[in-house]
Amino acid sequence: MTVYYSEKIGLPKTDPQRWRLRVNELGRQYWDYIEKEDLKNDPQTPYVQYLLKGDEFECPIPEKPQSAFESARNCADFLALIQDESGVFPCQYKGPMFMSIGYVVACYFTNTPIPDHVRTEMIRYVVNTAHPVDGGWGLHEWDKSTCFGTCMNYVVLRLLGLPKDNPVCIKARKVLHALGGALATPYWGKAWLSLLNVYKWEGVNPAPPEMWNLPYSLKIHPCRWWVHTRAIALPLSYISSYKSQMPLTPLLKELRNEIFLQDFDTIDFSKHRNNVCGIDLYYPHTSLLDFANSILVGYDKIRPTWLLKESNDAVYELIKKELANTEHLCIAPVNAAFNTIVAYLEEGPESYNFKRLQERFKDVIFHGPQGMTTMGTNGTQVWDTSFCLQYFFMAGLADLDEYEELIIRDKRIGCFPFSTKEQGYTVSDCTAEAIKAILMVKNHPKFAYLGDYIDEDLLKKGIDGLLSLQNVGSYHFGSFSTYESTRANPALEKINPAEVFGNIMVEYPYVECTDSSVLGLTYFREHWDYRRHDIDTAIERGVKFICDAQQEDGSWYGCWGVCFTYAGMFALEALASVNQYYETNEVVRKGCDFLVSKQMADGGWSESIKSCETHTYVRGKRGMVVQTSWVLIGLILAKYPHKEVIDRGVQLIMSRQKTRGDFDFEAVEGIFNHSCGIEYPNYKFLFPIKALGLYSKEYEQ
Ligand code: LAN
Repeated sequence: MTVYYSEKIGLPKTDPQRWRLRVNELGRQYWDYIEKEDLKNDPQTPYVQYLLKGDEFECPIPEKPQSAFESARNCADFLALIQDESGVFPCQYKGPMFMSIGYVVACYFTNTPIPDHVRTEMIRYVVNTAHPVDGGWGLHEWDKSTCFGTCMNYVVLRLLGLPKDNPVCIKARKVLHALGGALATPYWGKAWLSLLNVYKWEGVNPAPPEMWNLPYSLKIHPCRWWVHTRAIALPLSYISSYKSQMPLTPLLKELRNEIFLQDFDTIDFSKHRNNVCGIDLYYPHTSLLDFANSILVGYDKIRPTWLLKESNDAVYELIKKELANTEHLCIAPVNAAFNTIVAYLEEGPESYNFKRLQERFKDVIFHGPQGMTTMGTNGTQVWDTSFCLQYFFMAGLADLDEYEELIIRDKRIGCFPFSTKEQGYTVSDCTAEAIKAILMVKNHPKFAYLGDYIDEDLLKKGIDGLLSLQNVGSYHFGSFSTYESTRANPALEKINPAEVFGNIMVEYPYVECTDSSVLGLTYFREHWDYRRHDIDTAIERGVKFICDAQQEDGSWYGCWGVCFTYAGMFALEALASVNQYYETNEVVRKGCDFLVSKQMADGGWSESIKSCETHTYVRGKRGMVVQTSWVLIGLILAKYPHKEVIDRGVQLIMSRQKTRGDFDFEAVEGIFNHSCGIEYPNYKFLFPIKALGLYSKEYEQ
């Protein structure tokens, strides 16, 4: 069993046997820490045992695989073993290191007690993800130490109760001071600190609430921004314009003395609005943004109180809509934490909205071997389940009787967000992949008895929705974005205030989202006649976009997975779905040749997260299972003619498979906003199953 840093330095740990993961029929997940007396009556699920025991999780050991098919089957058996009763494949969707600050500040601000077992495990997680050399934190788990990461996680530890003279804090403080102290923390960090009353709002750039009342016809209206950016800007405009802060406590007074390089009372905060540590900067302010901010600062001083109140009332109305739309989950944990504070200020601690938000915290904090953390979303339910269904069919596993149970346990038919129906935000590729998965089940003779269970009208509505998401206006014709089509000019990026993220102001075209959408539509078209003409046109436009998005060297840049290998797989699969293969199509040929040129000496592929940041292919050290699977899937579907290349990749995957059938975590698989890594723990099961299964169908049968 791995001994984590927190154990080495003697920090407390909870009893792993007492943790239970509850999952309801809508895929909602949350953790319980049960009493010792209940251990026997309430056994731990295999998933939780696997998660917390790692290699010591005991399970049947299958026979050593002799073919790619048997290897895929062993992995599928393992995955089936850890599937939850409800049908989902839970996982700790972790990586970003700026989520827990929201949870902890929202709790502290609103006097919401954090249970001891959660507190202990959250401290462990932060301590165990500290940089092994300097002891700071970055934007995500695998990053260098940054001012934002270090400052936020230092404050998290202190608010959770770790004393300032604990060696972890002493080390982290040193890093924070070397990076310029809290004055150099980026925009969001400054906002959290101001809420805590350990920084002043004069030192935070304004986000005037009036902007929400401008006419929508204005091309820069916030409602045209990317949905995550506007969802965070909304509560930020409320708290920053009201300059909301909590009363000073003894602990906060101590913090004021710890996070700056000079005496708190001597700081002129207004001079630090644009002070950002160089190491953190991914997207520096433009002079346009700085100019706009300086005018807004002046405006903030003269704005009449009645206008402020009226604008913030309107902001709160919009926030209430977000709460109603998402059953109080909000689109992601960052805006959920800000919204909780706003609801508390606006309606009070006893209000329905505040109480439900508070209750929903449970959905996003997730336990794991390193400790507990706040996830990127409330889970990966729909996305991973869609992949699982599809890949079992593609790998030829769905025909085996033993997997029937696993396939019909998916109960969330008709909903196509990333995580759960309750969270409810439609995503283009999640819709497409889910429709495809459901249709695969529906079309298979073995599952004919599910006919009535699958509501055809609902699927058609899904197709309507998907078609409506395609960009067919003046921006990126033919492409698909994430949650909506592009609503404003990408030049809006010039007022991106986030400093640490790129490409967040509007919806951009994404080659992966376009690929998945084309895949969903082509699959649907093979079986149904519904809206035939519209679907044909949409596919044609999508394919054209994909071909045009290819770079000179034959690669596609991936925005949601690491990186060129991820996008390459999706693009080649989409092109194969419209019968474009290596021998017949120049784009496919270039795409394959690019990937093949990156094969490592060990037969695998390995791409570093640095590829995403630098937009150039950066090799890792040794071939990795997930990326090798991505490339193989692309090559096999593109009918790449040189089998030896593919064989070597398959051998690499099989050589890494553990006797139980599973694979170890090797490196972070996901990314967002070009700079923040995020784990997809189920990918190490799903993509090898697909790659090995496709290989077996192509070459072993
Ligand atoms: C996700 C997770 C899933 C991801 C895919 C479906 C893989 C992608 O193909 C489309 C975009 C989507 C839905 C996506 C968008 C951005 C998310 C929600 C995340 C990467 C998970 C966390 C992230 C969110 C923005 C985090 C909040 C932080 C901000 C910087 C606003």
